[in-house]
This record gives sequence, structure tokens and C-alpha cells, in this order.
Amino acid sequence: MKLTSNEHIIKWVDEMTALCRPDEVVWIDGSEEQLEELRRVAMSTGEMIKLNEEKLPGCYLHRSDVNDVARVEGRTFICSKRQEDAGPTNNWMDPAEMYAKLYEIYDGSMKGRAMYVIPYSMGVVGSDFAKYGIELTDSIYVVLSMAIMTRIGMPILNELGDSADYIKGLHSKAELDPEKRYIVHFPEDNTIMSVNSGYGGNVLLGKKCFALRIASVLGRDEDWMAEHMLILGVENPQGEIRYVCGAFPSACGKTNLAMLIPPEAYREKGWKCWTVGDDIAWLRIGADGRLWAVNPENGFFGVAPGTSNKSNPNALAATKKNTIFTNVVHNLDDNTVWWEGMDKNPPRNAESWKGEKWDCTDGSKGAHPNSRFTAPAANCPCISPEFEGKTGVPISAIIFGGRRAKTAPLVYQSRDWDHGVFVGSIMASETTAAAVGQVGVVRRDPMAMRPFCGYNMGDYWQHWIDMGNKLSDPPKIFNVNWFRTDDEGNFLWPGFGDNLRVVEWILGRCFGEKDAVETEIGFEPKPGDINLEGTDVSPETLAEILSVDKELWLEECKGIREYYAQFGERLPEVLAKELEKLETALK
Ligand code: OXD
Ligand code: MN
Repeated sequence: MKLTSNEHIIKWVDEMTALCRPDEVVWIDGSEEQLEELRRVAMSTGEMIKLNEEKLPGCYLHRSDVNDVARVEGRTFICSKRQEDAGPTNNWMDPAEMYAKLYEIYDGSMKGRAMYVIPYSMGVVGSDFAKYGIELTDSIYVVLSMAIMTRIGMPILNELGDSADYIKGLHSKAELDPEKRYIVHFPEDNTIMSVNSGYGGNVLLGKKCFALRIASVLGRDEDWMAEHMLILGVENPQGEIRYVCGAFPSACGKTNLAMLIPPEAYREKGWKCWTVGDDIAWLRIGADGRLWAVNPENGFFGVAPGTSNKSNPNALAATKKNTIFTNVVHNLDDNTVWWEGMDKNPPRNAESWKGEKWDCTDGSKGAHPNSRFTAPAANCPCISPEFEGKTGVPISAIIFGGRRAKTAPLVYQSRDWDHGVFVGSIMASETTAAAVGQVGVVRRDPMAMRPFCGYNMGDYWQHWIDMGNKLSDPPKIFNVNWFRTDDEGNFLWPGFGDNLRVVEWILGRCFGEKDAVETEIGFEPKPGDINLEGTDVSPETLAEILSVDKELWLEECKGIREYYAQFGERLPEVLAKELEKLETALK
């Protein structure tokens, strides 16, 4: 039964139904009864395995196809009318050509299956920040995952009324053929098309596709920003909560920072941390001239391996109920799950992520390195009371970061907003495969948005500069690097909860409470400005992690110049000048 009389939606659903030819069309109202019925169907076909109800209530295991376990950047396209609007960092094809290619692939792709119509909201329904989408999919896994990651169902259709202001998303698993797998965005049509994949990052269209790629374009046109950022609230012993956003490429500790547990000495004094978001921030200019952030998602799509009671107890706790696990180890003894890095007791009677009998002693990995949990945000013990708020939280600092063995110091502050945009634009991270002691392969990932910016990165940087000009009280911008190593390749900074020591300095800078010294690259803490009490980090080691090697930085400038060159005239003048200033200072 159709759940709306909205003609725009009905016409589009009818057209896509005629194209994909499903056996039936099921509108998702978001009710628990309907979701429970879908879980039952998914269990009967093997799409989901129900886990131990006592130990993991409401939890399921899902396995994606073995050829379909990660985002496919090489097959992800931004199809704006003009190629230069997609820019040099995105794959592009002419929209008409791409539609024709896709329509052929979707033709009859849902035969023998149901098509589910999922109305969903990114952001709290009815809030000024919220944007709505409809995803059509032939996957129950997608319906159940969207029910965790977003707000779904009737309230969205009610809010939409007769409006055509929603993002269209069509997903079909089709035949899971990797040669015909496409994740395509048509920013000028507010349309997303994803086909031949069942992996979350490619098919939960609210997340990377809408909330970053399409939303970045909406933000450019409507004076706001969609960023690949965590949002963290830090409560000091005076009970005041200050908020930061942080942009980090994958495998640089974003979820860990978002769910940070203060070191013991800090906890005793009354410090607390609150998670508002772990992956995406939508940022708007408030009436007070500050930048306000919401997390448009409703759950966490986290990487499972490495998540443990030690590394991130809050994330682990979030997965203890109503969670879908994908591609992890199935412990057959007690019907629970396991992954590398969870603890030191791999199950003996178990199946690997491929569903094959797994022998933990043979050296093979049981869980896929990109195996995931999809957990409701409400499960997280440190979820912020502001998570459900309609106004968002005011941001005092933006923190950029990457994994650099040598170049970037533990922390530095940009001189002003424009310099901060420069700092974000030159973000780079070493590949984690780098051998101990060796410098890894550097990949440039500006603002951690390289795979997620829905338009020309040069224009995106200009949008950042324009936003700064519109903010009377902009956040201060910082860069951190938790990954500096000594000459033997050992990490010099303990990381995890101790990162609060750095965040304390950052927030102190924002409120005029902490001192700094000016260097060639920006402001750094003075010795003694970072509280080392309760760590084994000596003041000498801290001085080493804060040191700036001018030769390395001059090399870095060469790399930045080469990287910038590909943007031609789209490179903002401000950034070219900042690069010159840096080079002059270093010489
Ligand atoms: C990512 C993710 O790939 O958040 O960045 O899943
Ligand atoms: Mn991410």
C-alpha cells in the first residue's frame, strides 16, 4: 500500500518500478512490527543469522559477497553536467551517458524480489538541519541497516507532505557483478544510483552518498557545510561543555576520539566526554555568528577489528544490542561474534567472515579487515544529550589530522581561518602498510574529504574560505598527529584517552586560557602547556614530537605545489598565497 499521496514521490517510484520490475513494492512505515517481519524473512533466506538473544539481544550477523566488502572509489562517479564541476579528484561521466548505461543495468534487476521504499531523514525530523531522502532497494539488509543508521518511516512522509524536496536513491543488488558495479551521484538532479553491490558504504545511501557527496553540493549552494567529521563534547571540571569537530582519514582513530574516555587523573577531577557524532557533521552558521554542528546519522557504522574493551569500550558497549554485524567471525559455541583485536581468545569452533570453518591457529584472519558493526547511537554509553537536539552544538575548534611518522607535530594551531583552510587542504596520511621505521606512502586527503566531496575540490576550498568570511566568531583550526614515531618506528605519543591532554590545550587556546609559541607552520604549545602528569611521556619526548623539521617541510611544500597544480584556476588565490608564505618562513 502506498503511504503517501505526494505525486512527485509516486511518479518516481512508479517509474523505477517499471524499470526494475520487482515482484512487489513494499512501503516502509518504520514500525517495529514491519521490521520484525523483515527480520523473519531475512532469517528464513539466510540473509541474516539471529545471534544469541541472551548475550546479544536483537543482534544479527550478515555476510556480504566475498567480492563486495568495501567502498569502491574507482567505480564511484560524480555526474555533473560539466566535468570541471566534478574536478580532478572525482570520476566523471556525462549524465545522459551514465543514465543510459545504468538504466540498462537496472532493467529487470529486481525480478523475483521485492522493492522496498524507505523514507528517511538525515538529522532530527522536523529540525532546521534535517534533509529527507527516499531509498528504493531490493535488499532487506539495507532496510534494516537504514533503520539503524537513519530515522525512517511515516514521520518523514508526513514532514514531506507534497514537497518535491527530497533526495532520490535507487539501489539494486542486481547480480552483485563487480564489473557492473556503480555508485553514481547526479548532484544537479539530487539523485543517487547504486547497483551491483551489497556493502554498506556503497548501499546505505543516506551515509556517504547523501550526507557527504550530495550534501556537500547542497551546502555550497545554501551556505552550510557537510563534512567527514566527528563531533565531541568535552566537559571540564567546572561542568562547562565545549565542542570540537575532527576530520581524519580512515584508520586514524576517528571513532576512538569521538568516544574518548579521559585518563584516570582527569576523570577524578571531573572531566567527561560526550559523543555527538563519529563520522559526519553538518555545520551551519548560527544567529550568534558561530558554527553549529549536528550529526545527521542515527547510528554508527564502525570498523569492528581492533575495537576492544581497551581501545574503545564505548563503541564495544554500543554493539551489545540491536546491532547488525557484517563479515565478522561467527562463534558457533555460543552463537556470538568475534573479530581480531576484540580479545586474546579467538573462538575454537567458529566460521570465518566467508562462512567457512575457521581454524584460528592457521594464521588466517577470521574477520574481514573491513568488517563492520551497525549499531544504534542511542546504545553508546557516552552519547551526548545534544544528540537528539534540534539546534546542534556550537563548535569551538576544528581539528584536522592524519598519520605522519615525521612531518606533522603532535599539534599546531593555524594563525587564522584562511590559514586553517590551508592546513586542511594539505592534509595527508601515510598508508598503514608502511614498514616500521620507514616513511609510508603519502596520500593527500584534504579535510579527509577526497573520496566524499561531490564537486570540484578547488571550489570546495573556496567555499570554506567564504564560510569563514560569513562567521563573526569562527572556530579555531588545529592539526594533530597522534602517530609521530622515533627512528625505530615506535609511537612517541600514547594516544587514545591521553589525546584529551592535547584537546585540553586546543580548547584552552579557543578560550584564551593557554599559551603558545609561534613557529614557521603555526602556533604550538610551549613546554609545560600539555599536561603530562600520569603518562610516561618525558618533557624531552614531548619536545621531540612537537619539533618541526624544516627540510622535511620544504619537501612537503614541493608535494603540495604539485598537488595544487591539478586544480588550475580553481585553486583559491588565498591557498596559493598561504603556500608561498609557508615556503618563505621555512627558508
Ligand atoms: C569510511 C566510513 O569509509 O566511515 O570513511 O565507513
Ligand atoms: Mn567515514
